[in-house]
Amino acid sequence: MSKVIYVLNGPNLNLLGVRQPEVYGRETLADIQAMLEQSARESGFTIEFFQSNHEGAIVDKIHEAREKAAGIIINPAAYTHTSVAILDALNTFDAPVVEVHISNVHKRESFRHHSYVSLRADGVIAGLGTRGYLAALDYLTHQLS
Ligand code: CA2
Repeated sequence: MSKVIYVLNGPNLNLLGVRQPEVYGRETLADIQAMLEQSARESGFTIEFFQSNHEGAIVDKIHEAREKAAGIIINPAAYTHTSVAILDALNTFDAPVVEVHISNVHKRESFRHHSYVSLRADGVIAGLGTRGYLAALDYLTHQLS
């Protein structure tokens, strides 16, 4: 079985640590990648880390994951609340999916309370900051070992 976990990040997350630290913290996406790579290594897994500001590019990466990934961690960012295309792509993926949000979307504007991706996700983590990605990885490595 594949030992690769795909970590997919949606639009504007490339600005993590650069803008709005009061909402999203001071860590950058590169910091998150390094933290996940180390943790995955300790569990005998590897990470394929990806960010895009384009919906179709995320759909293409999920299609790639169909052949290569043992599980997916996804923070679809704003596409969480709008993207049937990402939901449809995830519905073609046959292994575990964990949805992560850095902020607690349920404490925020009502348009952030609905997630298309949650209709597919096996688990949803919100509001734990960037530690949420680590919690998702811990869940997946235990499920898949
Ligand atoms: O809390 C999360 O992780 C979100 O997925 C982040 C999205 C937001 O649209 C979701 O409702 C919740 C926004 C990501 C934008 O990231 C930025 C990072 C730094 C500065 C500005 C935006």
